[in-house]
Amino acid sequence: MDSDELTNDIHTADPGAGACVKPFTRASRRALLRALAGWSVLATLPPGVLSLRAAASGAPGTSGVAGLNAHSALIIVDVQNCFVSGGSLAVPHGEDVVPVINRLAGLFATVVATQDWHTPGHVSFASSHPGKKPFETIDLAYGTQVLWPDHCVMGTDDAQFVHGLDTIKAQLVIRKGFHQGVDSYSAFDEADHRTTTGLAGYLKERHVRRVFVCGLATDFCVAWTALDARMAGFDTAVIEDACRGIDLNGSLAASWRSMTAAGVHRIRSADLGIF
Ligand code: VGL
Ligand code: ZN
Repeated sequence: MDSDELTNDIHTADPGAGACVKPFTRASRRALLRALAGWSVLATLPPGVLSLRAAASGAPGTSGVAGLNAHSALIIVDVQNCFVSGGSLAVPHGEDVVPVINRLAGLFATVVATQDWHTPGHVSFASSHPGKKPFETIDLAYGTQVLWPDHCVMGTDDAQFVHGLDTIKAQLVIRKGFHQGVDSYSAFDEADHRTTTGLAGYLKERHVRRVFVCGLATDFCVAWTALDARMAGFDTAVIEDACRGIDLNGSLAASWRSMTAAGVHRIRSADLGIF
């Protein structure tokens, strides 16, 4: 497969992904291809655990815990009251990720947590657009925007981390979506694809090369974070049992297709060999 084929595959692999698919610029495609090259020698092994198995078998610089070393980071996405039972945008069984993530957090040298952190009257709220209802879409300058119930308004209890989530291990909290007119599913780049949160720079300065993404919701903020992590050149795995999805019009399956096409590894916490 040459680079063009690979690029085309990425473009066409997921025609139904709608809001989850991000345009690949020439520069970002180059970065993605560079990152993919690192995995290609392992392409015949089962998906999901390629790097983990390689590391477990004693690759230099690994700790003995499969795939985890000083260059690994855990990114805990949006485990906030709004996304669990009783919250304003509850993800089915969202709270079930908490014990899994708490066990994971202790394993990583670098842990980052994110909070969806919207202004009152944020552009992503249906209530900001007269005549529109939650889960409809509108076209904005930066692309299609799903409209949500009011959620995660900055400073409210709804926007706090879920009680019981172990955030003590988190060295950095990234708040995102606080620009009134721009949404940000991703922990790296806002939806205008221009404004960054600074997370890629932070991780690179901390010499992180591999990120493990977990949290809420699989098909929105987790997926966009994982796709941007790939585009920024990180080896990327999503820990499926440490995530839950919203599944809006097939968005959960579509997001997995997008992530798989981009080289994101779909793993389970058991693949880390510690539970
Ligand atoms: C999210 C919808 C709106 C998420 C955030 O965290 O996945 N989803 N805002
Ligand atoms: Zn939001």
